Amino acid sequence: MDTQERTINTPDFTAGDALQIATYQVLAQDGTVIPGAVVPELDEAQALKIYRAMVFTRVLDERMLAAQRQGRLSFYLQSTGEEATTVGFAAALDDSDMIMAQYREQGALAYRGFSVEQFMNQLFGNDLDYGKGRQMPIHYGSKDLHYMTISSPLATQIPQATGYAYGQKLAGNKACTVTVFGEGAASEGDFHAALNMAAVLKVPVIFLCRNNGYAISTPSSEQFASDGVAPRAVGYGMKSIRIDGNDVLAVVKAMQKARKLAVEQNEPVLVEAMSYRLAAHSSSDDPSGYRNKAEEDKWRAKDPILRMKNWLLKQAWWDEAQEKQLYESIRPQVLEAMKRAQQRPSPPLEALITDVYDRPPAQLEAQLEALRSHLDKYPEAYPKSAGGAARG
Ligand SMILES: Cc1ncc(C[n+]2csc(CCOP(=O)(O)OP(=O)(O)O)c2C)c(N)n1
Repeated sequence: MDTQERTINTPDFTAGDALQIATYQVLAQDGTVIPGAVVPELDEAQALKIYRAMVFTRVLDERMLAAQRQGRLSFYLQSTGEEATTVGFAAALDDSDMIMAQYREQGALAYRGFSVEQFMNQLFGNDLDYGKGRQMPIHYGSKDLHYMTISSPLATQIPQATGYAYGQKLAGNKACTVTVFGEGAASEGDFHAALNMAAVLKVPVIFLCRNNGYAISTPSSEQFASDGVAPRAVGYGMKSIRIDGNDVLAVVKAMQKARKLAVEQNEPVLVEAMSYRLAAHSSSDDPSGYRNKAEEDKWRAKDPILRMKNWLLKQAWWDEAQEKQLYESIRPQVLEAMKRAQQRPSPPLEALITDVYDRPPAQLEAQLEALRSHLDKYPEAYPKSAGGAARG
């Protein structure tokens, strides 16, 4: 579309805040549906599948942070407070839709059926880890579950998603790609390149921004002057919606509609989910240096898991006995899987130099030999079982 031809004869500027986007919400915190709200169709089985994945993610995060504090694990990232977004978006997709996530979306993998063993094998980088121990913990990936392996450099997944979705369109697949990122990542150049390309080429991609208030220690008020991230899509000529990211029903409905636009009309869409990162940025961060308890408490009162539980109770699809049983079954599953993963051997040493070249070049072979002699010399410094921090 060319720029509009309408002309004016006075120099009127359009204000940066001319576009203020409202927030779509379905559920109040007590689990009641807001009168008149558009509710997604969700049957009992799917609603409970979503809820179980949300609870699983919360428990996994608690246990893994504790494991990091005990020195068993080198690093971990929690998604506490954002489970409605990270599970809800996956529930709106077809299993064959590609997910290109950032690093705080373990809920989507849990919903798709990544097992507790698979989580642990990656976290401990053992011989069963799909990444063969070459990545940091939390850099999951699963070809079977259409979940692209996480990259550490921020925002790289966003243009990759546009490219992947363009490929889906050219191949005539009735599928889309969803890329997830934080509002901090939306400040990277990659974000802008990805949106522009997607809008121009009309590709079936959904950009899901988790606006959780902070990029490590930088509050969103110091990241941008605009009304959040949602209006930027409009600037690129794309549809955009802002949703309450703690409201799982709003997430599911908005994502279902976005998927329809992407798959049926080849329209890229941006979804901005407003939420809050209740946990620290990562296991290496201490948020007490940059935010206060009152702010955290305000958001704790909007807990997305509690909101969904309240709704399930009102639906008579859930009760307190089932709740207790769910937590009691997940905790030992996580602990036992962790022990098993930790006891497994590390991946073979030569996996360090395979999978990139058809045949590893001579200098890599030489480095591998040097590493072998180093390990032969100091075997006590390198235990053979898996488990990042426990190594040294
Ligand atoms: C290119 C690049 N720059 C900086 C970093 C360091 N870094 C890792 S996470 C992060 C903040 C990300 O914030 P956001 O995208 O809002 O996600 P959130 O952690 O809030 O979920 C930064 C700056 C990085 N990994 N890559």
